[in-house]
Amino acid sequence: MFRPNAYFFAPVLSIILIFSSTIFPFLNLSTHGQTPATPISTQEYDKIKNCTTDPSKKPTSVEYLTYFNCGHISKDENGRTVRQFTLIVQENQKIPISYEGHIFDGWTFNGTIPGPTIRVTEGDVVRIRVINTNDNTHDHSLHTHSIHYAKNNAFSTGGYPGGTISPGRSFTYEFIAQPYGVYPYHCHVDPVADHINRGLYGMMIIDPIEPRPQMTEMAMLLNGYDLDFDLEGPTRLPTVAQIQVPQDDAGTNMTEGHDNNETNTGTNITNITNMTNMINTTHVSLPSTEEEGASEEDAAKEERVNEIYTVNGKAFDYMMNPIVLQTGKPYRIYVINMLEFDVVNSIHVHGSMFDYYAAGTNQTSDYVTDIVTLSQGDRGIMEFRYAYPGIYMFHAHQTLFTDLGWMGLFDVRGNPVNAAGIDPT
Ligand SMILES: [Cu+2]
Repeated sequence: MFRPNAYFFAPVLSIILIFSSTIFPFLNLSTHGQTPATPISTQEYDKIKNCTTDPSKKPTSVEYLTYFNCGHISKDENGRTVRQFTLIVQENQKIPISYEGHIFDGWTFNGTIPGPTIRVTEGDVVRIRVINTNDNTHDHSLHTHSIHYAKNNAFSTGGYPGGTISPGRSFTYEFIAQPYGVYPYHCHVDPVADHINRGLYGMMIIDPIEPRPQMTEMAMLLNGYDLDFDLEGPTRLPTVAQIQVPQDDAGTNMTEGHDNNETNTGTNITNITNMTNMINTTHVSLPSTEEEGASEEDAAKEERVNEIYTVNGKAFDYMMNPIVLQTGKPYRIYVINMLEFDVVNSIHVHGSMFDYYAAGTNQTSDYVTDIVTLSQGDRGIMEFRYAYPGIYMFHAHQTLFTDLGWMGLFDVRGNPVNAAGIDPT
């Protein structure tokens, strides 16, 4: 008579275990959603983050959306990742801030307003060398929000060497990146409002050690410009002919839906017509480039105000260059408000709702909304996807700001999908 024993059960048990994940999928103990056994390498993570391969680049305001400067990487004696950045302060910079000839007499970090988006990972050693060039006439500094040593306070009355950097001098700020989130950085020399409004600010992202869910990411920094009454008066929105939408080889009609072809970079006459209607029904008055006759003395008596408002530096930039998105795809926007002289700013998107993570310091959404209001220096992370193709506006929900430049368009392409991202067809 056959009597099963250990010699019988061992191979049978092995066979059952080998096939169990196929027969009983619920037994399949994958690592999905758990901390991987091998932590992601710095290089792999930087690739996911879309770190630029050219950290010395001067991104245009359109390129700024996806320009992430992750610094020069090395390891210290403790094996920690060290990221080194150089920010060069230059005054007397002539910065184009509209498509109508408005030039801002700005001060810049590395030649752009806003300065480069600095991107690091929690726990990294961050070293930022700030050089105040010889031909400048003001002291400057670098204040990074987040946790750091007191010597990095970077304000002029603090008594620390990094509090003010004189022209011709440099100072290296060093800190351990913590906690993860999205932060502004800016000059903190008095008068701070002026040093900020001149353009000395930017975004710093500290990523969590465990990467966030992967999706296409963008940076949006909300700002404004006080033109010192030199350039006031009415002006106009970009004309349809000025809107630089990529050509559509397929000639597809967005309003009727079409195949979801990711390589399709085009648009069509329907889009242009939609934009025309949108523009024609919007009343806008950017300041004119003509001198209005107000003397500087008169201007100084007035309260300081911004004459142009933008996202990422240039008025109506994303009206002229709509941001192309795909239906059903998730997107993440890091947003910071660096406006001076106005107490609040806001961002509102048409046609979709977004998960909002205040300050980006938590991986659980704080709430779902289509508008978030931000005070000066406030920031967060938006995550969203579009269900339906078409042209959608995003803008400040203060009409004064929208009319003066803070307005853009998403050009959403692809087949309609429901809110859960499932194609209903
Ligand atoms: Cu400064």
